[in-house]
Amino acid sequence: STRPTENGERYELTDPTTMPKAGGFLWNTKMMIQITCRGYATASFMQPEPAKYAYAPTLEAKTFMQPEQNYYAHHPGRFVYIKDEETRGLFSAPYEPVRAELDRFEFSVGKSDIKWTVEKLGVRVEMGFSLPMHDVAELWTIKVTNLTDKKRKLSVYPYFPIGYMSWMNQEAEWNEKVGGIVGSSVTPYQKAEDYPKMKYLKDKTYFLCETTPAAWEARQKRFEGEGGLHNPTSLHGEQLTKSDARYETPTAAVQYRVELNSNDSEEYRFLFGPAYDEAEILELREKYLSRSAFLQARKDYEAYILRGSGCLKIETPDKELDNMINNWLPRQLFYHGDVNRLTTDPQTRNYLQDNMGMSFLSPEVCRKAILMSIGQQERNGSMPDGILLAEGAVLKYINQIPHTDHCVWLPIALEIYLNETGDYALLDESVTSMYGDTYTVFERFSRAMDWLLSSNARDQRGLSYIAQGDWCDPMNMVGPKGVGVSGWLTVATAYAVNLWADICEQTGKTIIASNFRSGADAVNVSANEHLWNGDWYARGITDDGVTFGIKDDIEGRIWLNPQSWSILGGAASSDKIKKILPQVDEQLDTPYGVVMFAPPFTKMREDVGRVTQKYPGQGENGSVYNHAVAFYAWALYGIDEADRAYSTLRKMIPGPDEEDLLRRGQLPIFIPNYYRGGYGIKNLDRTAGRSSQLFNTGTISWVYRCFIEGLCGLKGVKEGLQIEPKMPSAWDEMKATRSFRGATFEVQIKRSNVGKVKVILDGQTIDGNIISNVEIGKVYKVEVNVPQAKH
Ligand code: CEZ
Repeated sequence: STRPTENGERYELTDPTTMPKAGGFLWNTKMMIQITCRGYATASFMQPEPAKYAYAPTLEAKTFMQPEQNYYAHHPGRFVYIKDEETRGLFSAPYEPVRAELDRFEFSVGKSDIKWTVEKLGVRVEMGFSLPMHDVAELWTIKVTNLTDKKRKLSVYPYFPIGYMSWMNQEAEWNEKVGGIVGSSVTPYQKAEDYPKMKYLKDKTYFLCETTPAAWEARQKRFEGEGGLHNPTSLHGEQLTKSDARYETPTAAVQYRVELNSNDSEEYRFLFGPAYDEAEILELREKYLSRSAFLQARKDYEAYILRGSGCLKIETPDKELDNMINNWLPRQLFYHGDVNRLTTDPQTRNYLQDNMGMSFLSPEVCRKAILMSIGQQERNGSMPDGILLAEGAVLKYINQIPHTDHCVWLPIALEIYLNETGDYALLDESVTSMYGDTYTVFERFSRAMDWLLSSNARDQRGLSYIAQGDWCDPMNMVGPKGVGVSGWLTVATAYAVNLWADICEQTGKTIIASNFRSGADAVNVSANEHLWNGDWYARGITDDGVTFGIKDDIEGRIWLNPQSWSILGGAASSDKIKKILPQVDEQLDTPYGVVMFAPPFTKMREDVGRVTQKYPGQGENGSVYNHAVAFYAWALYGIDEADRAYSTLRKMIPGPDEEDLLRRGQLPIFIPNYYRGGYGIKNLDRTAGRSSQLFNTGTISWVYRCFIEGLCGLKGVKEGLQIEPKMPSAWDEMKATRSFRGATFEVQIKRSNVGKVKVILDGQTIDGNIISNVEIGKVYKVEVNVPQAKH
């Protein structure tokens, strides 16, 4: 019931019940909307903090999106009821709220629009929407067609619930001047000092109609009556009652009465979104609410989304993989890098990782993010928990909890940026921080690495303190006393410092490089002395000196991150790696991916923290947490484990077989932050593999990198493009087109009887495997021979 269409440009789902939470998302520079195949929607916009314009029917705590978000009949959504005036037959599109069995259902997710085709009672409803580039407005089209050979009398009722806007002040009415329903409210607040900010919030929600309807309801209760959403009482009458809402829950429902001859259609356009006042609403109407303005906005928005087309197109034996890499992954990456998950204070680690991936799309974005980050470096060289992006932004929520890993992400992001651009000049730039001190980029990075190696960050044993969390946010009770250490951060420190040493080396600073290298070596020695547990590395040592993530643990026995990063950072010798990999295969690998640790915790472990209280197999508590899985995949490419790397990455993509898709419950158009763990565990097995549906995740930059630099082996180095493909052993050939430093590389990769990779450029075998002196605008035709697979 799912399939790619239009060459993978779109993805379709043909029934609304088998994967009820499956949906798609659109965003622009100010907003995002996630919408399910059944029509439920979660939208947020920035002003500058995230806010809503369509609300739950009751007081809703502030959330952005939730994992496995639940939907209820009154959940915000975008719907249209169709009534046959002669037979009184009723259905709704896309599916909710009536849930009538449909004759045809097609939910089609595109990169810059989402649409449905629904048929019932001889009527076709086509509905769909797109966004403008910079305004908070949904541009909806609803088209109704008579499929029968007789004349039909229909009522068409678009229904865009507004919901419970505020307990302080809310109302809604038809506004003649703007030509639509307008809900008005006052966002609740309590502190007088907040008033100056609250005053300018966009507290109105508009639903504008290009064509004036015959009637409307602006009061939710009146719309539903006693019939409820499945069969609203107001639809029984000939005409809606033109109601208003006065401190009553607002809604937006309108009615068109239409007579359609056989095969005739009628098309309507609407705008839905938030605004500050009537003047702004009128402006939006003027700007967007016409056929031609819709087309123009659509074109502009498509052009915007195209900026996220990516730098890689592949043709491999795995068509579903090709579709994900060529069409969808760079789009998701662009979302992260362009709007920073629509927060004003992204976690430092998220900000750096989301932006490092932008090196593959628009490297200047990553450059700016690196400069922005180190412009907020603390005086002692450490990095803050979040990066402030907007004027007046403050560190909120999780950013008020001390995490110790933020410096680690600096050289990781920088390495990717330098690989892509060769822009080593960045290191000489001077940056004055928000605290007024001035250092070059090079110095700031050195100071960050010095901090990681210093006694501020490490105990006498040389292990890294965890405070109230590291990469694993909710691991908040390992080290609150300032004693507990993180096994992962220890080996990750070695990785970061080694990466930085490599960069120092590249710029000729060999003494500094070797000093950092010795620092990293010392960290690795400590890790091996205190954290190696016979067959794998422990996750940490608590405030009370208890080592965890070890054989004796019944829950949380083995964690993925310390294994991946000890491989990356050099702590793990090849002997140790030989022990680790089979343990990961055996204890962590599942058909839906590699879980972050196992077994999941079933009760609170007070010396580990909140992570153990999450539902077993959900979130960080032992799910297939794709971000952690991506680290592992990257580590595997580094040690030439092409088969394990491919299978690890492949499981991040739902499908292709039906059974897998149904289990995940998600379309293969994005990689979610997790799939549930618990595979093979009593009571958890049934839900194993289920997608969180959350498209916010640090996974994407890493996965994109894994495919570019790992699988295709098309990695930037200082001199040019290095070629070292790592195809899974089952493949004999593949093609890749890669843009790099302004040139295009058309690469054909084939197995052949060679001892090592052989690169043939324009018919000539080159020395080694680096194509140097890359010329802007040039198309390089490259044949690559790789050794036969060792089976
Ligand atoms: O948030 C992510 C963080 O944004 O969790 C990752 C972490 O590295 C990212 O920086 C792993 O812990 O309970 C919590 O607070 C969770 O930690 C979540 O907020 C988690 C969610 O998956 C966000 O989508």
